[in-house]
Amino acid sequence: APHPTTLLPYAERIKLHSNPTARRILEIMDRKKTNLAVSVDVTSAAEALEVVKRVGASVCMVKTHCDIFEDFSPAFTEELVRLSKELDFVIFEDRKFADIGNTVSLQYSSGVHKIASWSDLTNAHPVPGPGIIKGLATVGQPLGRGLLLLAEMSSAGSLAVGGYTEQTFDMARKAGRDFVIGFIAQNRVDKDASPEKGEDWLIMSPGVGLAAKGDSLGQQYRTPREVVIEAGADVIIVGRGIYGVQGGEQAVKDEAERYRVEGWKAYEERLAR
Ligand code: 5IU
Repeated sequence: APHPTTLLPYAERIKLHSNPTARRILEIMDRKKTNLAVSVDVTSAAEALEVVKRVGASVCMVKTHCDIFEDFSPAFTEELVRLSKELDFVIFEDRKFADIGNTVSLQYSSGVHKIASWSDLTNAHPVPGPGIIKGLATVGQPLGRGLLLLAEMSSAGSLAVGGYTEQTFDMARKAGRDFVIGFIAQNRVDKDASPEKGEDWLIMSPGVGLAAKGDSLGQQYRTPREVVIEAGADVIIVGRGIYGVQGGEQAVKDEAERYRVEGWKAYEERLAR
């Protein structure tokens, strides 16, 4: 039987969340009819902003790796935040924090990147234990930010499987949903969560592509249909399949729209089961 959460429209899940970022994501998804997140993994911040302008209308979320940019600056994040308001999307810095609570609180708030000041959403490996959530929450929760735990990965040979994945869900449950709003995962890892009891988690899946099956470094791709209908994920995350498409500016815009339509069709089909 399908997971009960996957039978609920995004709009009906808003009221099941207290975290402002979780609510905003679901509101945007419903308003713009999109479950697409674009991962902008280019090495120039200027180029990243160009991609964001082209795909912004089609996405609920833009995902960054801020340590990839050669020309990272506060002006870049200011402009990204401005675009996130103008084009109506959430910013997700895919930082994958993985240290003790005290260290991650500093990595999140400080340094060159000051991630908490501009990123609505970030993520963390559960490997250090629940102190990592506490450390990040001290910084992010007062700002209304959200956190995803990495329960599974798309890459071949990942160690985040089985009992590790189950314990990740248990850790999130124990932490509560004021700050942790969901998971990066390949499946519906929130096994016995019941929306009828008011429990709702967002599942976001990278490793999505319509053309390639993978890359030479272990990445594995599934189609939007496989991810949204079969695996039951809520958000599809696409990188090279969109920003890497040949044919210039219009091609990137068109490809984002193509993935938005594919992802939304799959979502409508899953509701109709
Ligand atoms: N990403 C993955 N798989 C994962 C996790 C993160 O691909 O399990 I966690 C990131 C890496 C990259 C993006 O930033 O998602 C996927 O990019 P491509 O669509 O270009 O493969």
